[in-house]
Amino acid sequence: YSKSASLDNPIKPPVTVQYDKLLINGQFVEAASGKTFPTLDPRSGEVIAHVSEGDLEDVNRAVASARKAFDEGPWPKMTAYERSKIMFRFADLIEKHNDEIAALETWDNGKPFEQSAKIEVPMLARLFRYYGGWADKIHGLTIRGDGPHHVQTLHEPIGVAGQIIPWNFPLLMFAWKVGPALACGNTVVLKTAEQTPLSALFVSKLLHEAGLPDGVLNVVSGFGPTAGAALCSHMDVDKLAFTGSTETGKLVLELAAKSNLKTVTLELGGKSPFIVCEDADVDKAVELAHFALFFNQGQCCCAGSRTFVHEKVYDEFVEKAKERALKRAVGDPFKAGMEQGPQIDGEQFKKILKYIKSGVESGATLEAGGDRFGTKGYYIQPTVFSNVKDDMLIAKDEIFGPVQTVLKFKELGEVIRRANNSPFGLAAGVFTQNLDTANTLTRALRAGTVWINCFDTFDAAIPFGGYKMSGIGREKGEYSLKNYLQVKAVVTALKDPAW
Ligand code: TXE
Repeated sequence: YSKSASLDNPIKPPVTVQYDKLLINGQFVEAASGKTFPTLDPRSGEVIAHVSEGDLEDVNRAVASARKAFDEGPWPKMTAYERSKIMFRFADLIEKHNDEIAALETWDNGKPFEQSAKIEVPMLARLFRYYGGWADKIHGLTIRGDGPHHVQTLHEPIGVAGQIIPWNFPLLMFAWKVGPALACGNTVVLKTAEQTPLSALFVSKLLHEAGLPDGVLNVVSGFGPTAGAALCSHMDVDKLAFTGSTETGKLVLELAAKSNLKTVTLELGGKSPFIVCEDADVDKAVELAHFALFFNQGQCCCAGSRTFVHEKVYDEFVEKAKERALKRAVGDPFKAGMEQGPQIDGEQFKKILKYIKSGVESGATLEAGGDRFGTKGYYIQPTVFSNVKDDMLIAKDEIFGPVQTVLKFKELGEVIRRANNSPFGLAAGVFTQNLDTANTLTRALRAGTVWINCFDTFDAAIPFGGYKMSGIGREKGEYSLKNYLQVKAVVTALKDPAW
């Protein structure tokens, strides 16, 4: 880990916190209770800012404002072209403020600044252009009925969307949720994750600068069991979109069912296989598998967290995977060239270390890492386990950290069975040059995305979502519009049936 900087004196972020209140009806306001909560710098655990803490009463205010903006307009009543122009202007403003937004994101989340500035903020702009492009291309069908009727379908916005997002990609989750909702003419109440409230407040202000009418997007910072649950149970929320743990996803669905049966889309946890076949170029496979797991400090729902390697290349793979992990540049995310910053918070930090301990205790071979990195903040050493068996906890649970588990396989049928033997089904990676192997795996793997010789390709137009307990519905791409539209059939009797 020679490339790491001293972590004792975190680099001062080149940005200040401007927005720390709730955003309701176009205004930044204090929480009704007057309460605030601290958001912490994961590099040190120190307080960045005290942010207004929304709960039931604030959610009620936010929903009322979204309701009014939906029922009375102007949002759903504006022309789709007007709506798309606001979204495009927003994308321009994101680009203008690229580095400021990126710095805020890195400060609050701990991800490398280069990743925020070169990947995530540009993706935020890209996603809003993508969805802005859809706004005026949403339309229904005309249908020939059996009887003397003219039939058409109207694709209408659902209403008020409640959206709950996690902390691992705060800006991208903002875009995946808010983008399609607005494009389809819905209004929104967004609850950000308590670990990362800052970037959403900043960009929401820009969205208003771009011309978004008051009340169309409301942002409530706060905690899950209070603000989050209030949104899920609200009788005036028409639709919920949630990204987070499978456990909380079940709760969200339950609260929706117990209140007004609002429709729900869920994007939940995973334990995605990454399969390295016998014909693999081992160096390339190691690099891609490393990226698939370690990207974003391992905090990806689709992380390739079960690395299955064919026995013919297994030993070479393990040796090289270990070398690669030992070379990973861990350090202050504001320092140039860093590949890995700290984990999001103390809770995740402890959870990951617990899993590492469990890996050792269950008999897996610790090839690299295995402990915290440095003595300050929530950094963890890039960790690699070999000789991992399917029934070990580290091979079954979502660790959500920089811990690679390498498993050996002999035959294709065997690896298909083992890869599918999980309650999750979010994504899968396949590394092979053999077309037949790729085709067989693609069809056999029960996962919402299969990446062949690539991983984490997240273009705006590519749908994403889970099989099994990894979720319900798809985000991004044309498929995501369905989540925010409902279909009205309009049947008109014809006076002269002959025509
Ligand atoms: O998730 P939660 P946490 C996984 C990952 C991680 C674990 C726990 O394995 O280690 O989940 O993380 C809100 N009603 N993922 O505790 O609780 C909460 O405030 C309504 C995978 O952070 O699911 C936050 O905004 N909302 C994942 C959001 O849910 C509630 C990303 C996510 O928090 C709520 C994050 C409630 N009762 C974690 N309780 C992915 N799929 O990418 C909490 N929330």
